Amino acid sequence: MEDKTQLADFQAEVLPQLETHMGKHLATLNSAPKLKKAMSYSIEAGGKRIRPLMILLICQARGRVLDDDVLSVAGSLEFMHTYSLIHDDLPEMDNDDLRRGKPTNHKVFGQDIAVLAGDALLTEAIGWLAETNLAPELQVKLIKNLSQASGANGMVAGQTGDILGEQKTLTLTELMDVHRKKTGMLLEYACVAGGLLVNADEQQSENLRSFGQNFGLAFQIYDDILDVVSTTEKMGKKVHKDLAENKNTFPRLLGLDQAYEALNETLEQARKNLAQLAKTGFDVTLLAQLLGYFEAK
Ligand code: GRG
Repeated sequence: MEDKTQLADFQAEVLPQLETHMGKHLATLNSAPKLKKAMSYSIEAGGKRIRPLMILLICQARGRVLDDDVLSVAGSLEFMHTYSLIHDDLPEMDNDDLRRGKPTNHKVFGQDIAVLAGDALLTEAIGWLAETNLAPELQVKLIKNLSQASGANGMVAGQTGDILGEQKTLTLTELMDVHRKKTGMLLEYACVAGGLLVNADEQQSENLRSFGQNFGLAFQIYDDILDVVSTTEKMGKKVHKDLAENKNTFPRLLGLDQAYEALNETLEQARKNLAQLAKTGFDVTLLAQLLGYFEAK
């Protein structure tokens, strides 16, 4: 079992800073109060903040100060992720009533405002990067990478593949492709963005990207496993939904034992990425502790 003490201390120190930073950004928006309220509702509903945390951990691993610019890059990613959850929960998509332990955005604000709150968080996620004091070339790289990870070749492509795949049984290769895009690419972007912020060299960037890909795959396999073995109370969202809806998941395709095996193999690859990064001067202690997320729940 991974020792998570230092990671817990780090989270206790930096995540409140991230929350304040996101709240301040939302407060600057000059939009209709109902839209602002809907955006804030889903951001303030919480969530694990794993994606922004990865950016902050990579900066910490290289001793980069966690200044407002770093917090903006981290917050921008959480905005993008939160938009995807609001839209995913809509009746036309996954039709969920509960998210982050609270009623979903459309249940509180109506479908029209929920769509718009998602749209606004998505647009703000990109615009916020251009409002930082980071060098213009760095801003463009971040914007390009975030757009690619979330757009028509990234998360949206994955969500489309997921929806179109509902009518049939996907092969393992097809399922991996859907999940790499739907879930993996934002986690991969977190590592790419972290690498850009610490000015990683080519080899370090490659290892960070690979760590993000492995983390993303593990995240999806684990999410599928939890849908089978966890509870609504622990997850803050409905469980056993995949099974009931005959969804394409790793446990369905591989069986539960093999799904756990695939998870462990993927985590082993992620540990190898960290070992490589450690050789080039990264302090990977906390990043390694993050892998403790994948423990039995
Ligand atoms: C609507 C374009 C569009 C995309 C939606 C994110 C997503 C794509 C769908 C969510 C469906 C889902 C449950 C995917 C499994 C993995 C996942 C992304 C879980 C939610 O992320 P967490 O666990 O959530 O990081 P919190 O609430 O902790 O931020």
